[in-house]
Amino acid sequence: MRFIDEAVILVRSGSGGKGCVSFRREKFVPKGGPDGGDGGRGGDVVFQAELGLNTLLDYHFKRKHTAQDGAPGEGRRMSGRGGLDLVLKVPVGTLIFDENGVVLGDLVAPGQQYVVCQGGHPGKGNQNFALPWRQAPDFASPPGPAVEMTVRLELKLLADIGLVGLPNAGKSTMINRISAAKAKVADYPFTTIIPNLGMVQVGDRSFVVADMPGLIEGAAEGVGLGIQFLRHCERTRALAHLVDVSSGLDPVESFRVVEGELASHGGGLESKPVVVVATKIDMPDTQDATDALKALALSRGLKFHAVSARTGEGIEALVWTLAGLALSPVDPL
Ligand SMILES: Nc1nc2c(ncn2[C@@H]2O[C@H](COP(=O)(O)OP(=O)(O)OP(=O)(O)O)[C@@H](O)[C@H]2O)c(=O)[nH]1
Ligand SMILES: [Mg+2]
Repeated sequence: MRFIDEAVILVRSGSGGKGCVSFRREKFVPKGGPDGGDGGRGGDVVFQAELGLNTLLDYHFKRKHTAQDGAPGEGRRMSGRGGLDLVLKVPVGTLIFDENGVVLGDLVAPGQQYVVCQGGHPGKGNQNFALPWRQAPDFASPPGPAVEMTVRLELKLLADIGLVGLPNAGKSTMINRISAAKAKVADYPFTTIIPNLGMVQVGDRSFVVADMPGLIEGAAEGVGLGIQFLRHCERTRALAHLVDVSSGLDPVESFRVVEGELASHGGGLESKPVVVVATKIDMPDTQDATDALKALALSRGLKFHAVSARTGEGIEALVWTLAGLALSPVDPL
């Protein structure tokens, strides 16, 4: 399955309704004046950020989205009904680009809206055009046309901390432990294919953690799940880099592989603060690997924690470190 956090779609607003050309006809009123009503306004196409959505998958299945046209005006000064706006729901953190790659909108808050195409203005009925010297106007003004455009949506989830590491490092187990997330956990690689978000509570404050799919060597060239999902980490404040010290692999080498892939992705990931986390320390014979990883972290000036998401050992201290990074007053965005 492909990781989907980008979609190209065609959106079209509604055209304005035509204005009506009509003259009043009533008993005993031989020459009624113009009474053609206005058309209705065309519907807008609006993007709206929604909590609870975390993928743009739906937009891969349905690519064309059209708002309703305005209805034409009618005689007796009756206006046409306005076209309904089309509200397209997208996850919080969705960026909207035009065909040339220019950012049109960045929906960072739940409920935030961006009107991407305005509906056409209504045509005015001939009732509007009567003048003393033109009492029987036989025309209506033309309605505004529908606007059609191609937009690219890109999702960059908004999280404070990104959990990164090799497949099976224990990232999803970690997010489940420290938040109410219910990420799928399994003892095979690439269990996580779409990032999971979790809200971590510390005292009366909270921050958001994103559990990322696993990275492997060559991810930057598309191996495994590739690294396109790493764009979600671009807006985090810091990364927690999880290394399984029970796997038998050299932890320092494991760390370097993932670090290399992060650097290949770029986008500022290479310079984010990193917390190095040795995971699964409840397993036997993990001391040497833990020490080696710790030595590496300290030699780089990086914070280090050794934890078990299974027993909870070390988790509280890690959460405080993450909170310190996530809730620091300096905004890196
Ligand atoms: N003993 C022990 N096992 C753990 C711990 N954390 C995770 N595991 C196990 O390690 C395996 C992988 O855990 P996941 O949380 O799915 O790992 P992940 O990093 O999210 O993996 P991907 O999504 O595939 O990248 C599962 O079998 C977990 O039960 C831990 O602290 N101790
Ligand atoms: Mg996972």
